[in-house]
Amino acid sequence: MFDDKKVIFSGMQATGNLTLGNYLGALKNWVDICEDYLTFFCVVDLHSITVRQDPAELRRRSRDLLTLYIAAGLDPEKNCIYYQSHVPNHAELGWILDCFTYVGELERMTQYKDKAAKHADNINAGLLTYPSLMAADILLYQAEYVPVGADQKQHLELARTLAERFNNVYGDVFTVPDIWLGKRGRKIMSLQDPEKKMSKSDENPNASIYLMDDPDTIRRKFKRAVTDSIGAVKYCDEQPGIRNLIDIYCSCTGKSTEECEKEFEGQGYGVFKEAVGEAVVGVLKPLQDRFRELSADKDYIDRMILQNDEKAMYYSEKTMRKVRKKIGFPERPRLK
Ligand code: AQP
Repeated sequence: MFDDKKVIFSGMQATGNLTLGNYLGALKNWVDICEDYLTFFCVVDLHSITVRQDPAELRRRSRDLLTLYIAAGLDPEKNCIYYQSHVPNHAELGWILDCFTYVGELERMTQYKDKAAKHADNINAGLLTYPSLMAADILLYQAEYVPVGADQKQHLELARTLAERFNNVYGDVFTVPDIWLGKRGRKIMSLQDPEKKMSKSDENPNASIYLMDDPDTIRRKFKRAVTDSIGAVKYCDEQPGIRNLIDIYCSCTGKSTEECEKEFEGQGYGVFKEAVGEAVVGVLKPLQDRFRELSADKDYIDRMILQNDEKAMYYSEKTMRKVRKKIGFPERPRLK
């Protein structure tokens, strides 16, 4: 809580082209709930370098991601939209929380195991300590709620544990955060393998809808989406491909599962897939147009970056002053 307002924090990595999973699982929810809170939405570029990045690409993608936050409907005058690397307090608190995190806790993290397997030639310490830095991101702003996809649940639980562990030693320093999961779209699955989540880094471009895919590409990818031979639009475990398409359709149209099942009763998968494609085009097209408009306005984006860097520094510094004092770091002398 800051200024009597509850706080929301969330972030994304600019590690690739954002997918429909990132949008429906996170970004769309941020826009839906931001109104009543003090909000911090970060481009988590420190997290991105746990996997090797091309510097020019990382810089371009980070700017695009920040612009996309705004294009999706987050007003940067009301929501603090900023780069993690512009606010050194993230790294400082990350280090401090590393000293309160057990290696065993980090080694148990599913994302660490997955990423270590995927990047066996670069299992760096940052990949392991990623969740303590993520906890720092959240605790720095005293966030009550963290709107993320279901894949981040384990990291959120660790952030809660670290907040409680720290508070047990030093008193009430951190707000213990809660995960905020949307009603739909918590875990959008790959269009080619519905047992796997849709991911930016999937090597098969047909597995993911990228937010910047043009309408024809979107329609084509849905046409090719893996389904089954049952032939009914039903939301059930036996039909993971169809279940995923129903989730996407309902997230984009606001319809319920029952309404969707009824709408496509007795119709083939072809008709249903086409409707899902159209629903997604309907959501992404305005976002793409706004993104292009905003990208052309360099001065506006630069101004918002400067303004929000200051805001993020201001609030994060409030927490850090308390943390440094509690831990016992020497006071910073103030010159008279
Ligand atoms: N498939 C998904 N369904 C719902 N939500 C998802 N998120 C990611 N994939 C899905 C949510 O998107 C936010 C941003 O996550 P991130 O940038 O930290 O990256 P990630 O979770 O690692 O996402 P990716 O797409 O899988 O990236 P790569 O391939 O780079 O690892 C988070 O809130 C996440 O829950």
